[in-house]
Amino acid sequence: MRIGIICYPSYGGSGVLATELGKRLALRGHQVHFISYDRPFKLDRFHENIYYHEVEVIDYPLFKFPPYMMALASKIAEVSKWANLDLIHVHYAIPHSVSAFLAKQLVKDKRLPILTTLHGTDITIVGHEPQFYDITKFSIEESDLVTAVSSSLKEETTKIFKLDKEIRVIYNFVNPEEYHRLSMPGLRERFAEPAEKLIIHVSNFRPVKRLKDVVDVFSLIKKEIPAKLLMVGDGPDGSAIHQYINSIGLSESVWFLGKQERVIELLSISDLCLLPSEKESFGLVALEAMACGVPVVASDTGGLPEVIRDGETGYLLPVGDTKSMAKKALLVLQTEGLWQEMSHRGRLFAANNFHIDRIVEEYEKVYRELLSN
Ligand code: GMT
Repeated sequence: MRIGIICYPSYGGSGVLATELGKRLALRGHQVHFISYDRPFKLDRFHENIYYHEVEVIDYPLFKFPPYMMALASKIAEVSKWANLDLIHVHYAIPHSVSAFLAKQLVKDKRLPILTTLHGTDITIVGHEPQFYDITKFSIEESDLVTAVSSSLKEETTKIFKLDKEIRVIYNFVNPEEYHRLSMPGLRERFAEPAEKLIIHVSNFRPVKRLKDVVDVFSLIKKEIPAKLLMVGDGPDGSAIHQYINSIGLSESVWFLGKQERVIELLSISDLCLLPSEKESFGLVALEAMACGVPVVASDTGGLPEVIRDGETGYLLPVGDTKSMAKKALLVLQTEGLWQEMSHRGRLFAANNFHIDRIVEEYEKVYRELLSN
């Protein structure tokens, strides 16, 4: 098949997922055309069967805001004709599914089915802002097929937009051949003493991630056992959390590592992953942590209960309940044999339920269905 993939190129779960999906589809013999405003950061070298088309947005003094949605629509239409694409797979509804809808109108003489994959914040935060509500609902309804990355997101989308349209669930995935616990001689020692536990948090440092809770849980853990915290990522709450850490005297115990391309290495030296988000449609980092044998303590919200097995591969606690999160973290870190069990179960659970090959086959099935309609 010849597949157009529209995604955000930057760091973030939806862009990573879309890029890894495209790479795997290309390996399976499909021709994949990425269309975005920048080269997806995981497309770092030449790949057979993969093309990248950059969306150029013209700069003109009259335009306070560059017309990206139109530029993307034109590019999708152009590439669809030029490469004779069979279908368009849009990741993240806003504004991608609207641009894909416009592109479809532009190439009226050609069949161009659109699959929209909803990732979470396109619906839960952005999609129901009053000014985006109608257009997001419209673009979902006009897509030929819609998938969501968890049942929780499917239900929430159906409810928020009062949809009759069926939404399918196709979970996010991990590649266990890539994501597994690596031996990283010397790396752990750079961040922690042998007796210290290493806790990790990875995110885009947005308010939804509740960074203060990450630090509060860590602070409670540290009162009981020697530990260090790795903060991986960056974003709008970065400065505030730095200040908070300084104000409670923890700056010597926290490492800020910024955005990292290879979190596998950092996960491989970590003992526990904290994800106390307000909301999380899936929580890709929790899956990646489990694949690397790291138990996860997270909020019992959104799609996280579909990814983490409470009491088996980690623990789920109410949003904001930092005391209980710390208690469970200490339990897994201090109980003889429990960490090993959870780590092992996490790796198995990730590989058995979210294996890249299995999920990519599900997408291929949906593509075939779109082409046969
Ligand atoms: O808002 C974000 O955190 C970014 C967003 C994205 O596009 O990467 O994350 C969402 O999509 C990921 C991939 O499907 C999910 O793993 C995240 O849970 C989801 N974020 C939220 O729901 C907050």
